[in-house]
Amino acid sequence: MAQNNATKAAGDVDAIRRGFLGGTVLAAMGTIIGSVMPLSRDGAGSAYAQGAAPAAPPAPAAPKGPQHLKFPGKNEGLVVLGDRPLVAETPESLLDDETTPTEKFYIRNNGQIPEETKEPEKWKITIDGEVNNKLELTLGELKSKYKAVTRRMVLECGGNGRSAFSPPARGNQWTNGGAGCAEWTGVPLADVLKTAGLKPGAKYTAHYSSDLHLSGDPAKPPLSRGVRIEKAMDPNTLIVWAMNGEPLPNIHGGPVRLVVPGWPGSASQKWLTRIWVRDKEHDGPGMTEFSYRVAIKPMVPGDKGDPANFRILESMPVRSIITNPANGAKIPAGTKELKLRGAAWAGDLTVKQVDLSTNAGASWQKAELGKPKNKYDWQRWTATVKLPSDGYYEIWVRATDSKGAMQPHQAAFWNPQGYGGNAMHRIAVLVG
Ligand SMILES: Nc1nc2c(c(=O)[nH]1)N[C@H]1C(S)=C(S)[C@@H](COP(=O)(O)O)O[C@H]1N2
Ligand SMILES: [Mo]
Repeated sequence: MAQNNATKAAGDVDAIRRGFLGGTVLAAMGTIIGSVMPLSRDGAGSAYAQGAAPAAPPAPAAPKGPQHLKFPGKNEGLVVLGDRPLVAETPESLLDDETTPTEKFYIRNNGQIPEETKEPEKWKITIDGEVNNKLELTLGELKSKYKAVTRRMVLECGGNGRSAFSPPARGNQWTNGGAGCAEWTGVPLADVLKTAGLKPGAKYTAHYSSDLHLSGDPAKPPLSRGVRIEKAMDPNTLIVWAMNGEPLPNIHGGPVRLVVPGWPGSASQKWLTRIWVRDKEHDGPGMTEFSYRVAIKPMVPGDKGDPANFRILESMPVRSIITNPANGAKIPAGTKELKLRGAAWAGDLTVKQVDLSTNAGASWQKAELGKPKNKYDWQRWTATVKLPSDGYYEIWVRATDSKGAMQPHQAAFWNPQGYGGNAMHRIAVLVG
């Protein structure tokens, strides 16, 4: 294992050094400073690899740069990971706000994006199955009959961090940007389920929505996941109609969605139309085989895998990011101390500690760690690191959760669809 880490780390450093040559040219042309350079699969140093010297011979197959999102109301710094269905992530440096502005919040769709409803207050959701009273509630009724709460909570895609897996796992190649932390307003799902009255057999929820499968077949939901009834009854699991104080935008599931914090984002159904309470584990699209599941017995990376050896991924693993400076930042010559900022979160748990290293993990120092505003909020951190001289540095961050689990150097416990990858985040900076 130690051997593996060392080999992988050495490979990254090579990539960074190669990239660094291109980076000095870019820096000389003044294009690196202040620009947002999302990571590619190569790791931190790729930020320096974006441009080649003008005089250099043209590369035969220049790698395609990141494709930036063009979508109404969205920040163009978001990086498109797929356009059918539309998936876009937020580079770590765009997650520098305490509360992620809606324009910077990542987008993940499995099917077609539905047309925006003209009558949001009349939007209807049905609660049925293992309940004493089947409910049909409009958004208007939801707002008038229940007590609304607002909480700042992380929403994170189950595949966040996937790009660090080796060999590559199937699916969108998220770096760390399949996450954001917004203020969500709505009502606890538990309050609605209590009105419906759970039958003793109620075990699991099944979530349905109005978006169409990519094929256009209305009989095929693009995604239908659910959670154990205990999670559905957690007061932090919300039916939400507002994001950051504004009506929930269509692209984020407006007029009504679920927010199931701490668990894979796929449980947080957008365009919510129905919650079916079931007497057994739900088996809709996204629940079975390798979807949102991790291996019970660790498997050989790259193997096919046996579905019988898989369990549903529930709480997301601990993760930390450096949000300032950006990867690829050029720091003025003579800088001896560098201020850093970032965020950390840990699924259902809290973050106990965040550490930083400027020497590839040879030594670590503790960051100043803030408190969450409420449960499931992320924790912002700050630190000042010493840089003994001008030159090239990699800065690594790692977080430890409240149960003592720490982020590994590389994505561990490979699985075919790449869940649970929470390798440390690293950035490269050039001083002088
Ligand atoms: N109806 C519906 N809900 C959905 C999805 C979807 O494709 N359809 N994608 C899920 C996934 S995988 C994630 S990570 C989150 C993303 O929410 P966002 O696009 O608002 O960031 O929505 C979830 N809810
Ligand atoms: Mo997701």
